[in-house]
Amino acid sequence: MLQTTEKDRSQFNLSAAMSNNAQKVTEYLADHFSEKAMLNRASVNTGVEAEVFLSRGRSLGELVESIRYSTLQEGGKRFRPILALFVAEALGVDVQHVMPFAAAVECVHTYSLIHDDLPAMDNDDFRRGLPTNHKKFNEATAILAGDALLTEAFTILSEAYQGMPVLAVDAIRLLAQAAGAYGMVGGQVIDMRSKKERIDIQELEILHRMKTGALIEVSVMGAAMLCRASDEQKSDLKIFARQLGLAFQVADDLLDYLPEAIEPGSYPALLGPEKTKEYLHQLTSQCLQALSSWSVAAQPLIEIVHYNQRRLA
Ligand code: GRG
Repeated sequence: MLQTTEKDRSQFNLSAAMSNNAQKVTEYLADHFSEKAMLNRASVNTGVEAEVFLSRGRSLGELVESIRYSTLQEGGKRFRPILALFVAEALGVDVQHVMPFAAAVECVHTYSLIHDDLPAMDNDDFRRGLPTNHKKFNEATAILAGDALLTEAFTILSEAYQGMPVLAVDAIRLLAQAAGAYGMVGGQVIDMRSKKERIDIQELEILHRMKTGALIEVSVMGAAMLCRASDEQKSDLKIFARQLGLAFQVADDLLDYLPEAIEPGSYPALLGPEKTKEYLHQLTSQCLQALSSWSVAAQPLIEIVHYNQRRLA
């Protein structure tokens, strides 16, 4: 494989590539979660005409609105689905092939943010500059919108890949594992404990590999599986994704760092800000190293690593 050159790098416009792919993901989600499509699905599932849900089932209307509110609002970076699409590009596969997977990951991510903001968890009033889902609607609706988004992710996968059953089952398994007790949910449990009792650096790393890293890792590895990457390609991508998942969280911790109110259970709290920056550099280099022998097609993946580091600038 060819190495990317400085010229390739300077000619590549990451922000255009990211917004182009983010737009494609948003279009897919806007279509999937259009009011009409959602009421039609309710109608097919129940055998009741779609209009009835509008005239008599106002509560369903509220659920539909709540799901649309968090899925389609501006301000989300679409980082995970963009990563999945970049993996397809790096492997020379049409991005549309991984689009349902990318959208399913974003549904799981959106559910996790809705639930994370609830009073029982982080108790946040604002996200992406807007009222959190439970503030805009109510707690019960926010919990149910999150539940619906989590389950919808698996409906999307099973429908989109039903003609390729082995790929479908693998995609469902990988996403379920990343989202569940041994992935994001488990990480959230450790995170909640870290707010009450001190955890050490090893446990912090486990926390972040599970809470934030698992979904980032599966965005890459699920796309690699769907694109039938070779074992060698998967092994490079695995190192890339694992270190990027952690690097994303370390950058996030640095972005949230306030010397007067240091978050317990964060890298700056345990390592101090300077050592945390060094750690981010180290993780960034490991990501870049993992793809150092890939062709120019992997450039978007390389650039997104630099982008993660630049978020601090
Ligand atoms: C409730 C099961 C459950 C899990 C919640 C993702 C998560 C776990 C909590 C979010 C809290 C948080 C700030 C985590 C740090 C890193 C992170 C995941 C940030 C949010 O992701 P972005 O920056 O969000 O990709 P946008 O808004 O761009 O989609």
